[in-house]
Amino acid sequence: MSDTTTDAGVDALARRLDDAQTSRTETPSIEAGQPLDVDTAYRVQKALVGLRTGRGERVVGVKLGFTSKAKMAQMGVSDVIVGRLTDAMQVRDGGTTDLAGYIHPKAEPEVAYRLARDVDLDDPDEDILSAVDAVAPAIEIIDSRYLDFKFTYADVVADNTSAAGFAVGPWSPMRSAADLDVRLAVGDEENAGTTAAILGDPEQALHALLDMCRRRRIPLKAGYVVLAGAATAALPLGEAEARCTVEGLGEVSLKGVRK
Ligand code: 0L1
Ligand code: MG
Repeated sequence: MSDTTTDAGVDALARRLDDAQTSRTETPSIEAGQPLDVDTAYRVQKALVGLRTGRGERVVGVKLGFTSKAKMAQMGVSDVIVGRLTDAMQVRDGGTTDLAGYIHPKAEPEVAYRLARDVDLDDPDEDILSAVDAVAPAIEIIDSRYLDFKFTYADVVADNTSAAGFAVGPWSPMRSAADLDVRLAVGDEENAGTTAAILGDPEQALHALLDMCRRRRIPLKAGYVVLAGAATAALPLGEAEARCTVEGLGEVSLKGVRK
């Protein structure tokens, strides 16, 4: 058990999650063994991402999770979660990703936004929509470091919201992505939905992001990719192509391979 009242205890949990990721070995839920409050979980997440940047990775974006009513109800929560994306997680549109780098990856169909300028977290009048210059279809690869994808809200925050990979399709100038049909196909499996599953409208996700980033002091910088949340349930990613199509925005794909 780690003493999370100290930085050393927070660092120990970050190392445990980092080891799970780098060795591709699941770890039990932290909260199954000790209490973990959400404030501490965000400190663990920051330390965990710090281990990645310490190895040379760069933070290139942020992501939201729990943006659908179904997922919130399943977790018994009413708040979204925010995680960080690094350059090492990015997969080229149409490119491949080595499945050996994951534990039990799943693909989610998402809408991505691009920030054209820094967002001022301390300006009460900040308008995050005016900071966004482009929108695109995206695939997120989630890969919980926890055993069997079983975790509590605080657990998944600590685990950088299961962030593991992402691909972004062609950028279009910023416009509404409300009520667009979305399809995710992975091999023979397919899920269909609409962008309304993302907090009613993915633009609401941007407002929720600003609110969370203010509370958690997570910077929002020029050039960042923002993944707004999943439009359908995730599908397991195996040795197959994953393709996400968002009506009017186009499509994005990646392929899971064993090298
Ligand atoms: O929507 C998401 O990006 C999922 C966040 C984490 C929950 C999960 O791993 O299923
Ligand atoms: Mg997601």
